[in-house]
Amino acid sequence: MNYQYLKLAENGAVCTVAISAPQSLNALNSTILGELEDFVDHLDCNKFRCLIVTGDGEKSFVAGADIKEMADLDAAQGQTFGAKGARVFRKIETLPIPVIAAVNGFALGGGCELAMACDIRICSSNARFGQPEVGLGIIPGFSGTVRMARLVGMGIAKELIFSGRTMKADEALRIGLVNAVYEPAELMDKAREMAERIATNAPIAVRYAKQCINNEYDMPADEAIAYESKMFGQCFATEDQKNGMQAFINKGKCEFQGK
Ligand code: CO8
Repeated sequence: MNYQYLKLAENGAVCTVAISAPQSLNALNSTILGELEDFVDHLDCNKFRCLIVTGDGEKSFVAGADIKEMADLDAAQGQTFGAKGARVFRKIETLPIPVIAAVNGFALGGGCELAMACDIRICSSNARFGQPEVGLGIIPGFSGTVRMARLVGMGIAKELIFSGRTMKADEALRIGLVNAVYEPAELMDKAREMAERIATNAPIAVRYAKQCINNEYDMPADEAIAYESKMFGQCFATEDQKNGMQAFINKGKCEFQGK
């Protein structure tokens, strides 16, 4: 896969995609969104067990959707552009494998929304988060009003989105928007370490766990509990479960095959 705006790297079972548009601090135009969608559509989730999403360079993860491209849109075109980003981000959120956002620098507007579509967020100490859209006369359009409230609670989400203010890494950590903050030089090593740790576990079990957490969120409790029980049962139909438990009993270590 060759892309103009995406840099790909493979390390064993871990794939890294870096958005690279240095002239606009990695702002997302429709070409980049198209490339991201193509990348996600074709990602081999049997070969890779974890995906890392980051921004190229140290200054910016993604500085938002491309304001220059959006400036002259009418209502219908705005809706189409928003829906395209929302569709791509939903594909990222529902990828079978876990996705880690390694946020290096600005994650504003569509950049913060991209990070929130990932399963886990870690960031560098120079990261800056925010949804500045209302200062441009728009609202978050790539599902930020949906995911921000779910991640950090409605009160904090409303304050951040209504004010449009930018937040530093320590505050993002305090409100639970990110799981950890690292020095910029350490960030990618820490992201890979987390991804490799995830990749050593039984891949079908990890997939089922992601599916459960995502799908159960909107279910009534009884339905969610029944769903988990069903998926728990499905794990016992895998070789990984047999091999993993046998390895424990034999005091060994299991190399999971994803079968
Ligand atoms: N879009 C387009 N170009 C951008 C963007 C952006 N989001 N962000 C930065 N750039 C460009 C700048 O215009 C500049 O280009 P040039 O050199 O040609 O003037 C270059 O990147 C470097 O930027 P700065 O000189 O401004 O760099 P600074 O270090 O001074 O500032 C900031 C960095 C603070 C990140 C600043 O660039 C900034 O405020 N950027 C805009 C951030 C923003 O408002 N993002 C939200 C955009 S709206 C959005 O994401 C909505 C998502 C949903 C859309 C739904 C569509 C319907």
